[in-house]
Amino acid sequence: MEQIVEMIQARDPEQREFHQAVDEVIESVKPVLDRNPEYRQQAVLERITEPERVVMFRVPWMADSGQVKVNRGFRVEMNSAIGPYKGGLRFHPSVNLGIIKFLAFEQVFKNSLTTLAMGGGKGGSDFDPKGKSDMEVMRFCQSFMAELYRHIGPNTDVPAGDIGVGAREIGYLFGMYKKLKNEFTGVLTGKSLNWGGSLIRPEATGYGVVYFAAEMLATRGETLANKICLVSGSGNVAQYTTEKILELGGQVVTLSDSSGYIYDEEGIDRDKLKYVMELKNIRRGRISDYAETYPEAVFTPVDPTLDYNPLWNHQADCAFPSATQNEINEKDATNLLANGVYLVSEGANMPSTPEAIDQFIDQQILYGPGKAANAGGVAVSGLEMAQNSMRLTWPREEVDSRLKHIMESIHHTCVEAARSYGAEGNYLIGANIAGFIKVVNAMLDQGLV
Ligand code: NDP
Ligand code: 2IT
Repeated sequence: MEQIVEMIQARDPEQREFHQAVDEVIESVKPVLDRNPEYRQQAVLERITEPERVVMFRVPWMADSGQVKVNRGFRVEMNSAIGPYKGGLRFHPSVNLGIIKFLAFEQVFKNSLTTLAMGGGKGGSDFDPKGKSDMEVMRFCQSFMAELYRHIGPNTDVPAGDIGVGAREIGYLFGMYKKLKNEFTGVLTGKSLNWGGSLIRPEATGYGVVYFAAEMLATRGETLANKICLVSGSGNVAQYTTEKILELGGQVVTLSDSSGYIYDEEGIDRDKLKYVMELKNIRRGRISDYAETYPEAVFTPVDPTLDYNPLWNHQADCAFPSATQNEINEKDATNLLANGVYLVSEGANMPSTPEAIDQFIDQQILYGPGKAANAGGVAVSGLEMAQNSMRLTWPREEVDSRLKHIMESIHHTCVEAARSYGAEGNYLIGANIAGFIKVVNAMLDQGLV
């Protein structure tokens, strides 16, 4: 297995995030390979770590000034053993092939855990929507879809949102797909409500992360009531994580964006959350504005000279990282534990570094890895696909209740898989093993393809 890891690293030495995601899974599934010698014979690790297909393309678009710009587009179709490729699109200047591959790889296991029939994929671009006009974003999305449309479809590959891709972008992407294909189909999820979207999809990732946290707490006879919570990010996942924590009686004291974070000792209540949603989703402003509107809060700008994030250095019970990968490093994990945090439920994908995770596992806190804890988003995307196929829409209560059941089921699956491999209470091992076995067995059933 060390040889496989070395081979993957040697092949694409610059894809650090992909190696990180792969190393973690391979480490977790060692005992599964020991119990199933045919998996080695069938080279399942070599197969599952190699994308079925990678598409990279040029995305030319015109700025309002008339200047032509060129970005890079990606779609990694990682695995279709249990269903059509499914996963979001990320528009962020940091995007490169290694990042999209790590996200697509995580998505395979996450989608497997949801109980729904979805393979794994991910895509995006190094386009930065920040500071762009709506028309610039529209022209970019149209150009992006002018290539992507030939690779996707409702039974082939179904993209959705991720960082920098929300309802606005999905609308522009869908419009272009429909024009090019002359088809109105469920080819994207996260659509607006009156043209094929599902109720609860905007809320689903954040709500799911909190449902998963509640399940973990219940194993210790506890609830979220009166828990002090640190949340990072202030986008889709952070907003609805905050909303659900408040609903379950907890208190959220932090939010952030790429320029810094706010700490509100009095707690971010419903009115303040409404303000944040308006600030971020409509005005597309900065989180620093919060501290100007609510003087009881303190804004701390990002300090690039620090080797830790001060957001994770406040007294609290629970942490919900909801911004981006590797946002909790070794020192942050030490600070979290020293401040009393004993639950981490990951809204972001791979937000904790391997060194941070080691500490959470060593200290036996309730650690819910992203591929389990944040699977509610893609799960409701799966429900959106089901509704589109039937040309029906389910009421809010029905979708929310299905989401809740799916999160309970993922929790149960993780607990049982960890237990059957002698790693009781280790949700990371449970998620990796359960996600892996289902996909690998489907691959073997389907022969060498
Ligand atoms: P949004 O674009 O809505 O929000 C992202 C938030 O994270 C913003 O506050 C953004 O700040 C901040 N952020 C992004 N990149 C960085 C960075 N490099 N450094 C510091 N802050 C950063 O995205 P989502 O809320 O949808 O996604 C958040 C996380 O959740 C991602 O890891 C995503 O992969 C994951 N996720 C999302 C799902 C979904 O359904 N949307 C489902 C499952 C996981 P700024 O505005 O300044 O850039
Ligand atoms: O990381 C993720 O699971 C997402 N960005 C959501 C994917 C989806 O297809 O809804």
